[in-house]
Amino acid sequence: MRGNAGMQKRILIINTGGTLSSVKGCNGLVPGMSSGDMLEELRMVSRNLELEAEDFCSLDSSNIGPEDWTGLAKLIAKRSYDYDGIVVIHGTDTLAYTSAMLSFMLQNISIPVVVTGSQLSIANPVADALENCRCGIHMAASGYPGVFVAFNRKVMLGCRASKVRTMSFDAFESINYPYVGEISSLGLRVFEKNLVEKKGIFKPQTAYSDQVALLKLYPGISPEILDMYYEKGYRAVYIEGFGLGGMPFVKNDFTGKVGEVIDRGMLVLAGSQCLYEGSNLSVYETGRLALEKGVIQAYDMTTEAAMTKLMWVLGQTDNLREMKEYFSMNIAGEVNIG
Ligand code: ASN
Repeated sequence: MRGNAGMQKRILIINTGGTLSSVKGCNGLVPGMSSGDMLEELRMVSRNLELEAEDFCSLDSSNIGPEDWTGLAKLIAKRSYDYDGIVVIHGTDTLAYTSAMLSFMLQNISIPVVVTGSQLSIANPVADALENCRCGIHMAASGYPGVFVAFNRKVMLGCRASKVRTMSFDAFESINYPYVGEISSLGLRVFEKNLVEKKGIFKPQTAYSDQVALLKLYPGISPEILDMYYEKGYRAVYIEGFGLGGMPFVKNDFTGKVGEVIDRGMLVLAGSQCLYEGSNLSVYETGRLALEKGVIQAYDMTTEAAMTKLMWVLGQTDNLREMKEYFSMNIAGEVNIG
């Protein structure tokens, strides 16, 4: 544990909704409890920490969008000067998009920001809710700055988390990157070598663009889909190709169309639809031809990190060269280049 030794640490819980706060509605489970309703139970797992709570929204995370990321990032930035750590309670379904975007918007933040949620409501006596909050709250009190996800007694970088299971308590994994912490019989251990160094002074950067599309390739895909995106005004597309990132060019010249939209000014990011080990378009002809057309490689980024980085980068600049420069950089631990 780092910093503020001896003093009682102040932790803020920001609630956005999700299953953790859910109650039975007439149409199925809906977020219903406020952070105030949950505070007493949360205090049971936070021991000698000073806990305060605030509601940002109360939404199932399927209903959370980029405008919420901006609002949430601004709120966290503002509160970061008054608290030692912040825990964000969030629905699990899009949690990894939020944590990845917060990693970009809040890069260099000087306190821990830990996003968590659960697979069962805190009102359910057998839920994972308190265990996840316990991990989130104690990571938030650890003094290690950055944006993290805490789930099932594990802590991961916010830009490396992905929801990989729909029902089990081990719903999240850290993809292509080691865990940064875990709770075991040794207590909460943070693996310092896996943390990302602060690279400068904290200044929230909350601009984004939503003119970004995600395209998962499938055999037989029509290249015209790319024309459609271009004509609708999309400025960038993230293409999840096959295996190491391959794209078809023999029967349907999808790669040729990629080149056309790039020539017309679109940014095309290319990665793999495989979850593990990342893409490398320079191995096969199906990748190299795309590289020759000017696609940018996503390497080992998660879908969530690739999409939010694209949205974030397009919010920072209109200049194509600058956009490419952002993609040649590892900003928050999201990518291992090359
Ligand atoms: N549907 C919920 C949500 O993402 C799922 C959960 O939180 N476990 O808001």
